[in-house]
Amino acid sequence: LIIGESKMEQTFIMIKPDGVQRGLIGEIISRFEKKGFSLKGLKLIRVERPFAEKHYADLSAKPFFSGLVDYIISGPVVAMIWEGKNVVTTGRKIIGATNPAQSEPGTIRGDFAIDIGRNVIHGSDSVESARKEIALWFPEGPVAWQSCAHSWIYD
Ligand code: FUP
Repeated sequence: LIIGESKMEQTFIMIKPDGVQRGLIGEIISRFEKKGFSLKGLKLIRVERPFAEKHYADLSAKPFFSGLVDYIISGPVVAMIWEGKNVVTTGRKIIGATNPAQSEPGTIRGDFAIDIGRNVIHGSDSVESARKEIALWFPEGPVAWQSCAHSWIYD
């Protein structure tokens, strides 16, 4: 699907265990929905260590890696696929900077997080990592549906 000059993108968004435990699922989904993005996959899932290590494989050499993995496997997470024009970049803007000390108010991390190690949400950082992360978390693929709101969202 081509909208204007840009191709539709998909991104992988995960509400981390702190976001789930703190009751932020509805608030977070609401922000992506109200922006106009379409939900193409959604599950509440608790993952095991090897799976979390695979998701964060690029960070395996970092000193915070094992603590990060402990955190991600500490409770259920909400795994989602969101679709829309520029959703990878815009999704990262909605989420805010990785370190909540630098996240602007109005972003999810700016509004709901304080520490980098409990930053509530993950979003793919590129179209390429989105593709990999969606393949890892949704081997069954996205749910196929066409939002009927498209003519109100895209020109
Ligand atoms: P992001 O792309 O925003 O998820 O950020 P990174 O891939 O750089 O980091 C992944 C996760 O590692 C962050 F969400 C939080 C955690 N992290 C730390 O706990 N400490 C750090 O110094 C950096 C990242």
